[in-house]
Amino acid sequence: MSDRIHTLSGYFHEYQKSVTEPENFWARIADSFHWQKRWDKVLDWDFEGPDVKWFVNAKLNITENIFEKNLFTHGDRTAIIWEPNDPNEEGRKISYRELYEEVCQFANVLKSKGINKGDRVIIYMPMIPEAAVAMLACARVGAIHSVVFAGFSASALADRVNDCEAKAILTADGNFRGNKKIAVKAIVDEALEKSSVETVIVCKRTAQDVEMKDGRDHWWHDCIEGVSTENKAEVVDSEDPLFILYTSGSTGKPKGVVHSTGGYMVYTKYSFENVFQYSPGDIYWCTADIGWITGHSYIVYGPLLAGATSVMFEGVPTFPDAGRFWAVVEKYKVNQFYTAPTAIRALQAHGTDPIEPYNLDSLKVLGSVGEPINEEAWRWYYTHIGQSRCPIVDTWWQTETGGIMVSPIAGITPTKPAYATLPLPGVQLCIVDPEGKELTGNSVEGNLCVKFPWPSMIRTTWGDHDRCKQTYFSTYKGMYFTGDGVKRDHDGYYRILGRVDDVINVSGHRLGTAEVENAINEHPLVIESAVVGYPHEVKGQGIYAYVICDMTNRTEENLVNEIKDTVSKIIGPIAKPDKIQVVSGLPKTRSGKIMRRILRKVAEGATDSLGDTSTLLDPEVVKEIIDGRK
Ligand code: 6R9
Repeated sequence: MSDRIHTLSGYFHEYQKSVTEPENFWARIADSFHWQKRWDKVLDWDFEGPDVKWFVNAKLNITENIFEKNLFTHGDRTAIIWEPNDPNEEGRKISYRELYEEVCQFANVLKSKGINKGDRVIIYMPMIPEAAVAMLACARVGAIHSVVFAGFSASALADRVNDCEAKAILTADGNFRGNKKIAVKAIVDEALEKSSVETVIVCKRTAQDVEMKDGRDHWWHDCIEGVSTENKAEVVDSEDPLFILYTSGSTGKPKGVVHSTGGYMVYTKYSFENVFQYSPGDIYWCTADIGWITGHSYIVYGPLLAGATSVMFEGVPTFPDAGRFWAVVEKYKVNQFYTAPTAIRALQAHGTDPIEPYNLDSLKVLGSVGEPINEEAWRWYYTHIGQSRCPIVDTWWQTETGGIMVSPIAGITPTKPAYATLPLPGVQLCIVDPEGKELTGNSVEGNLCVKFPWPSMIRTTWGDHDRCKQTYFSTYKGMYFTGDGVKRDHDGYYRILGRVDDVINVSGHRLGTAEVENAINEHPLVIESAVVGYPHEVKGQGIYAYVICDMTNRTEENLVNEIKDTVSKIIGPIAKPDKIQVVSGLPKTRSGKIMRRILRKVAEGATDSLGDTSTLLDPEVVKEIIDGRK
């Protein structure tokens, strides 16, 4: 555990080394992994391309670093504790050895279906252990997984299947969420009307009726029957893609963020152990879904590489009641608990009664991720869940960064409510003004960039390298642009202020305003729409849509509901607008650009501070919009 930071001065020392000698720093960390062949060079990079390579020409398999490397020392240790949706159903504890065997067995299944190195496999599954097995089995055979959140619609799923030209889909019959049973396979069937794959493997979870297409669809349990639990890992290059994860940006369709193998492995383990100060034997629980990057890096890869015991929860925070999280913490004596501000705020609204019955003494560290945590939620979390003794690690990072970038080191970095505090070793931040000039020193505010590569950074966007360049490496020359605004205070602490682009963050889920507009515009009576975010008490941001539509033969209520259904169908329920205002026009400049600033102000209710409206084509429209505000 020589890579562990133990003191604040130790942190500053490591940080300094990571900046002055980055290659030596990361070579030292990477040395503790199992490589089939060592690297020729630690780092090759050029942000113009962008072209970034970590551990150049090294060969490995990430699953050997989870399993083979460790089975002698902790084969019997629990890798995954699975807590089902229904507290009365029995969960599962899976040891490292058992998980290894399940992964090897399923890797053999994949191979028998013709899935090999470099092939893309979509995973569209509920939060069941087989989802983790699916990811790791792909990694075992060198296939590139792309997990799609099981709440996404058939059309969103089809887009992703098509974009990455997937060969197979791994899925389940259905999904238990609270008191609902959701059809999953039926959505896959619908998606496959608009796309095609050779193989669908279906894991039985809810035992609901599903249609199985001959030759294409197979039951998971039939596939593994009698299959060997021994499998030789495929050797991949350090820069071979490990996975694609689709995420929303400010324009167009979601893009497939590509992560490569070696750097991602090194960084997720390193950041996991340090940020959470995980010690062997601790029980760690991250409540995210594996459909998001947090689930990839901090339920599956980081914790399992570190030999941790990782809790995987199928359910929702409020089922059967608002005490569920705390019941699970007590049940497994969870030591590190990692969740999102939206969940904290939702539970905060239920008061402290649901917490009372439970013993939370096992907790040592609390984590937050996904969106800025407001001070009130931070304090509630600290006081009522952490009993004013557990440090909160407010971890800022992104799908594109692969791992945590700015965060306190638990118990070591002094915290400050709503501040993600300081960058992890290896992370060289830079704050720039709109012209790209670096703002040095403290007490500055601007756009957050990173000026030097870190091992788990995005390598490309699937099938469209130029999009990666345009989106992240072109706004400010020679730097990766995060899309977030940030403040560095007088202590040098970072506070993330939220997105400065047209991305909205609804309950920690990223959505592009353009993406939601495109979905709204699919409704045949919609002529034009504009979507903005507005502050929402629980979700962080809500979705406010202004629509111009043909109202003939329709009541506004009907139309609004139909539009919500359209968005649900095209993207998924998470993208359903909270408010829809039917308008006769949108505020546009003379050159035809929608003035979103004004729409944001109206949605926020800040109608007396609209700012400069002199470039508006038709000021009357603004008056109408204000009067009709929802
Ligand atoms: C890991 C994840 C990324 C965006 C990011 C930022 C926001 C995430 C945050 C945070 C403030 C934090 N964000 N963590 N904002 N404080 N601790 O959430 O990835 O889904 O790609 O979202 O989320 O705006 O740019 P992703």
